[in-house]
Amino acid sequence: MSMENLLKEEELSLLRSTLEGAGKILITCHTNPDGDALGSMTALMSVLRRRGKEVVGVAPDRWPDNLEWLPLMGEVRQYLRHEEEVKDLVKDVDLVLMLDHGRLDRMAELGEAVAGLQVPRIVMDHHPQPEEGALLTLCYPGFCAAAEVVYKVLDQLGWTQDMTADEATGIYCGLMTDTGAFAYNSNRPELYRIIASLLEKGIDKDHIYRKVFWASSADRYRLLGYLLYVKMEILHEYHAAIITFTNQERKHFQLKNGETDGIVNYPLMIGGMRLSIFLREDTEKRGVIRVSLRSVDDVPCHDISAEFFQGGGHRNASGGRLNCSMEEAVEVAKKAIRKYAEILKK
Ligand SMILES: [Mn+2]
Repeated sequence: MSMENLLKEEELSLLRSTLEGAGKILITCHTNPDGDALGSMTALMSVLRRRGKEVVGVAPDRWPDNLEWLPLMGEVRQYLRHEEEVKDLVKDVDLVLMLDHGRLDRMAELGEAVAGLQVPRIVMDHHPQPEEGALLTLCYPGFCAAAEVVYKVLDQLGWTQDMTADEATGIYCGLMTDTGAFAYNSNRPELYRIIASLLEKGIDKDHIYRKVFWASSADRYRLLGYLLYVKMEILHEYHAAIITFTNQERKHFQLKNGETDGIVNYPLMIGGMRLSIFLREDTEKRGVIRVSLRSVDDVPCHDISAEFFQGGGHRNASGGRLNCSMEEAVEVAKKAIRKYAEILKK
């Protein structure tokens, strides 16, 4: 299927010659890797391996259990757990491909290791404001997922014709998870042309959906009920809601890693809601509150996050963190909501 070209001629030829010249390639993604980060990574690992490259995929830290089934996931390394082993494995790479992030600091400690390699980097991403310093920055904030960038790039290289069903599955997983199964950020017709070609490669989209979204434990559903009934504070006047979640509650509900993902979306299902803020205690570091924000339409999560939560992201989906107690974090969230009252009350 022919699609509109993404890369300029000179970008394409630089990309092609760099990939051809590299024998061993490291692919990285951002911390708290999600379905887009890991779906894009595993798909690209496979494509490049089939083209004779030695490829190492490394995630900075843990990923949720509901992504464990992705093809090639068994070969993705986790830097936090295997730092020395990974360092040894990547010391002789010729090239780094940064997926779903455009900044070294989005990889935490892995970013320092990558900077130390002193080899060219190519970014394939859809987050705003990638940093300078990469050989090639293929970053398109209008795209719904890094997986979309990867697919379009591969298509322009002429490498999608022989794409396997497993590779297409990784790409689809990225598109699906970053749009909440095509509930937001998914109005561009081109997206559905890509999906049509992935279906032609043999993906089972219904199966992928169930693997990712219908993989909860019973405990997770009980937790959801608890959080919505007991812990959700609705600020009706501002069309906003705050949910808090402590480590004590995590222990009580015996949650697995990643099982709080997506809970931030639920308040937006209440008619008229425009902003949802989820505050949870970090599982590793005391005194750190992790923040997730979701919004609809023109409510700018990324600005709110940058201003109040030391974070950023997309307009309708952002993250951040605070170094304080939960009580203080709630106060910061309310302050943020009041500051943005005008937009929220629309
Ligand atoms: Mn993404």
